Amino acid sequence: MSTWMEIEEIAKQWTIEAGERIKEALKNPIKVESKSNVNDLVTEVDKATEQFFYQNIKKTFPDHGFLGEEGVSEDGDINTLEGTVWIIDPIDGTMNFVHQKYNFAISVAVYHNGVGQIGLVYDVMSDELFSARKDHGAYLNGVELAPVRERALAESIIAVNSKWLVENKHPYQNPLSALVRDVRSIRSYGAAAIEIAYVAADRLDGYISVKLSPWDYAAGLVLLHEVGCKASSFTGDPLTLLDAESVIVGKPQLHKEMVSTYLGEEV
Ligand code: 2AM
Ligand code: CA
Ligand code: CA
Ligand code: CA
Repeated sequence: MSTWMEIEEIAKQWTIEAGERIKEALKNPIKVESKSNVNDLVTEVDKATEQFFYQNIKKTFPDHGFLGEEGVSEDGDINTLEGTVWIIDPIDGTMNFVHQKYNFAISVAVYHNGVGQIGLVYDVMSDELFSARKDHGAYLNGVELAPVRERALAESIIAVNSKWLVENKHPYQNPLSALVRDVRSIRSYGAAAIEIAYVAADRLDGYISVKLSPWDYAAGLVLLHEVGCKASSFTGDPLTLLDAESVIVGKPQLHKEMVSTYLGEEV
C-alpha cells in the first residue's frame, strides 16, 4: 500500500512528464476535431495525454478507478467514487492549446471514497505546478500558498466565461450580469482548472461557470480546501463530482454573497 505522499510524488512525476510530451507535440502541426459543437475542440494530444495517465495508473495501481474527459478507460465511465479514483483532464483549456499554445493545464486529482486527497493543476507553458494533499497545505512550485484572505465583493476580481452571459435565453435577466456590474473586474482565462487554482493562489477572488464536468474542477477543489476557499453549485449545494453542473468558487464571504445575493438558482 502506497501512502498519499508517495502517490502524490508519482502523480507529480507523471504530470511533469506529460507536460514535456505536450511541449514536444507542440513542435508539430496538431490535428483538431470537434466534439459536441464546432467550438468544442479535442486534439490527438488530449487523447494521447489521457492515455499516458491511464496506462501508468493501470500498471502501477491496478485497483484504482479512472475518470477522464476523453474516455480512454477500457472499463468505460465509472459512476461511483467508491475506493480510490483518479479524475483527470489531460488538457484543460484545449481551445487555448490550439489557438494560443499557451494558458492550458493538466488537471490530476485522486479521490478516496469521494474525498479529495490529492490535487495537481499544472500550467504547462508557464511551468507552474499547483499542488495540494489533504490536510497538508497547497503549494505553487513547492512554495506554500497563504491561507485565504478575504476581499470585499466591490474590490474582487472574478473569472467567468463571458460567452455564457449572452448565450443565456434571457441575457438581460441573467443574474450574472448584476454580479459582473458590482465586482471590481472580470477576467476570462478559458481554462477552468487554472482559474480555480488562481482563486486558491489569491490571483483571483472567485470563478463562475455555468457548466463544468468533474475533471474540470476535481483537482481545484483539493487546492481550495487547503487554503480555506469554498466551492458549490449555483444553488449552494455541494458539487457531486459525477455529473456536469454549475460551479461557483470563491473566498468564503464572497462565495456566500455571490450565492445568496446574485445566483441561488440555476440559470
Ligand atoms: P476543456 O478545455 O477541457 O474542454 C473554457 O471556458 C473552460 O470550460 C475550459 O476549462 C473547458 O475545458 C471547460 N469546458 C467545460 N465544458 C465545456 C464545453 N462543453 N465546451 C467548451 N469548454 C468546456
Ligand atoms: Ca473538452
Ligand atoms: Ca476541462
Ligand atoms: Ca480537457
